[in-house]
Amino acid sequence: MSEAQIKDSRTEHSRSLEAQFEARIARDEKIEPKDWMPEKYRKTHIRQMSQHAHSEIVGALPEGNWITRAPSLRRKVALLAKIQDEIGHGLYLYSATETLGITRNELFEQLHTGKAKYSSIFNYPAVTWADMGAIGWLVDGAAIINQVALCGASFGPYARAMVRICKEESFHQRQGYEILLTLTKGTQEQKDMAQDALNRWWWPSLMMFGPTDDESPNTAQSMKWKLKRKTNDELRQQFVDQTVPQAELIGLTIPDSDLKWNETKKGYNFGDINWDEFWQVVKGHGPCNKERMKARISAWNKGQWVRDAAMAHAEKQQSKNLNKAV
Ligand code: FAQ
Repeated sequence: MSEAQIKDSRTEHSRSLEAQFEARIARDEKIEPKDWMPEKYRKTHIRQMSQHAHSEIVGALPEGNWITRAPSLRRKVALLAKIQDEIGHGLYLYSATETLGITRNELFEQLHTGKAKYSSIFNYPAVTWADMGAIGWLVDGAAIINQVALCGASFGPYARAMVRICKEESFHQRQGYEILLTLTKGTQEQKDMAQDALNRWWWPSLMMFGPTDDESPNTAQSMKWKLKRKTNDELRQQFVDQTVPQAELIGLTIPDSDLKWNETKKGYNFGDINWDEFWQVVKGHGPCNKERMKARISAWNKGQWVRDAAMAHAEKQQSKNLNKAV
């Protein structure tokens, strides 16, 4: 066979693999780690899944600040359990991402050098106890809407991780809402604190869903590959429609003078999002970006001895097992 013929047959072979892959996606079959997949599919999953994992562990930082200041033992226990869940979500997601042929060390390197993003929302400060309520209600509420759609994602390990994660997130959402419900039934000062938290977290929560569809470079391809099952704007609309009645129920006001029910679309019209602020935060210039990264890098460095000890133990075990086998 000539060189040109070999090249042609390779191209033919990869076209046929690609066609089989597309057919599996069309049939809603799950793609598993050892299956053939286009390189771009692999890379875009590493990008989204690792950013999702980073968001879970960076997301524990604003809440972590409140463990020692929770107003009662019951609140402390619930907050601790929630934070522990978030870290666990990060770990499932890192493991799921590793099945795509990237190491945990590489993933952390990308986070620490700023190559990988994490959700913009976690660059805002949690300044009062009511913020624990707003994070659970709004941030976890937004995360659930996004993640329920991802339970139908085409990559098996991601979709399966999402099923469990969503169950846990619904407990988080309720614990946050209940914190705010309690505050709104309290003194005027407590009500004001709840409203102030909603005022500060509302718009950043809408930004969590990412840029509008016409400004989102990844959505079209990710929808074709069924990595995303709904677009950024569809999910954002769903979040607004679900959350407005919840705010009304506890007597809080959404800080948006343009918010209005639209009977034709059977959903709310809402005001303009400050996309300038969003991109500033994404680019590292939010109120807490530097603080968050400093905390993560410090935790990574301080944990080096644990990783070293675990590796030394694993090596010892392996050599013991080898000796037994001989
Ligand atoms: N923040 O083309 P698109 C949680 C980036 S978990 C920062 O639309 P895509 C649990 C985007 O990466 C919350 N960056 O991108 C919890 C892309 O840049 P790249 C996290 C953002 O991927 C609760 C560029 O902008 N959830 O909260 C953001 O198709 C409480 C263009 O955007 C997930 O990660 C943003 N908000 O859609 C934990 C869910 N939005 O990568 C603790 C999975 C966009 O090309 C406490 N991820 N960018 O350099 C997704 O669904 C998608 O990745 C989107 C973005 C929807 C976030």
